[in-house]
Amino acid sequence: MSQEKIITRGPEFFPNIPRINYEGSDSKNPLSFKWYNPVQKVGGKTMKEHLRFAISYWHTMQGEGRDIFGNPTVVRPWNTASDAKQRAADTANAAFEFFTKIDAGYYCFHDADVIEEAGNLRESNERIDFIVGILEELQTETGIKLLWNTTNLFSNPRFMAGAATNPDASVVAYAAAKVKKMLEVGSKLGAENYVFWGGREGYETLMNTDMQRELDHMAKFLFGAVDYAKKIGFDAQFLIEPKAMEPSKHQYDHDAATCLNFLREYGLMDYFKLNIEANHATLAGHSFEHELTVASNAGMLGSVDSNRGDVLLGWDTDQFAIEFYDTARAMIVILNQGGLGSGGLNFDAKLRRGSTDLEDLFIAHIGSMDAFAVGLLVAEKYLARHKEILANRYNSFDSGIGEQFESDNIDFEAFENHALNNPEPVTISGKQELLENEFNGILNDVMKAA
Ligand SMILES: [Mn+2]
Repeated sequence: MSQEKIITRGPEFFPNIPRINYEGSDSKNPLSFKWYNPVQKVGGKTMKEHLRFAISYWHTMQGEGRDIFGNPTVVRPWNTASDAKQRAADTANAAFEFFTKIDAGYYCFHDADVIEEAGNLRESNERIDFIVGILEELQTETGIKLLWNTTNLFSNPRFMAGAATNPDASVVAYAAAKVKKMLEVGSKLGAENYVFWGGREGYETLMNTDMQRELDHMAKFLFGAVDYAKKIGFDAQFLIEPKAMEPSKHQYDHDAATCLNFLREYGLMDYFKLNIEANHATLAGHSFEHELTVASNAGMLGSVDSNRGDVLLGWDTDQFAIEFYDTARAMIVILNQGGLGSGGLNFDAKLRRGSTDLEDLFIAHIGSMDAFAVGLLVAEKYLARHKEILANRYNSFDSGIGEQFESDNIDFEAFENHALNNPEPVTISGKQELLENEFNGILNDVMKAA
């Protein structure tokens, strides 16, 4: 099909769904926000400014209900044209209709989400230029911005043994060429961040893997991306997204602490922050809150892929985050560092395979946006108490021997002298259950007030 015949604007794809509005917690309308009120001020900023919600193109627009045992369960009306460019244009129109109706300020995509790869790099790049022109127009018309873009370096068989860490140098070159293109796209679309998720950067077995050489390659690759972004004036925040496993047995970006060690070892700390995903935290055997805290403590929490896993399944189920407790604990870390800066909360979450109605896409996002609104309200109320709890628990380090220890004015002989000449330490309760009950009380207050 020639480009002239492609319809770049079409009919509505969600004609029966209105723009979603805040109606309050008493509303019985499933297509309304119960707690997320975009204009409500929370500690000086609106909810919309705090939460910076982004819609993920891959799950929301391209999710088909496929799983490892089963074929797609849904066919989306924007995904039916036989021509790849027409399909991409339809999907872009549906996407921006969805983003507008759900009232999200941002979206995120991989190159392969917005248009299908062609048979060779030159033609793939030409296709990307086509769809980026449409995305640029839609961004201008709607005011919706690109939170981040990224490059799919894991689906195509050429990347089966990794991208930057592939044992074949020609694949590394191909991966770099694709990242180069997407840095240009990010620059053109004003992306506020650019994400590196090492989809298949890892290994299946050390019998065929030179781990040190692969890690060295990954660092060189990232420096190459930093240099090229600088060259073209693309000043987005670069983000690395930790993931412990899946699809590889071991992923090099295992968890936040592993990523920080890698970035420090290779001198990349100044150029990257972390994009923390809830379900990737659980794959690493950590809580979401733990990973956020590790990143934040290092000044490296840049953005969040908000979702949840299933403790009984154990793989990356990418469900919508709806547990108030989890969203509240996450928002405490985010508020405590003064927000996410150029980052946001990206819904890296998909419908369950059996949720086949078009409106389910809206209902799922509404539930999670509401859950983060509740989390924000709880965090805003609880943060001062949280700081007070920590300050009290560690106050023996504010004076005397504790203060000397923190300011490096003490040695082991002086410690021994203190221990010998003072009463035996007494146990001091951590009051965990009391704090848990208090936290539930604040959650209850927030729910009652809404
Ligand atoms: Mn995931």
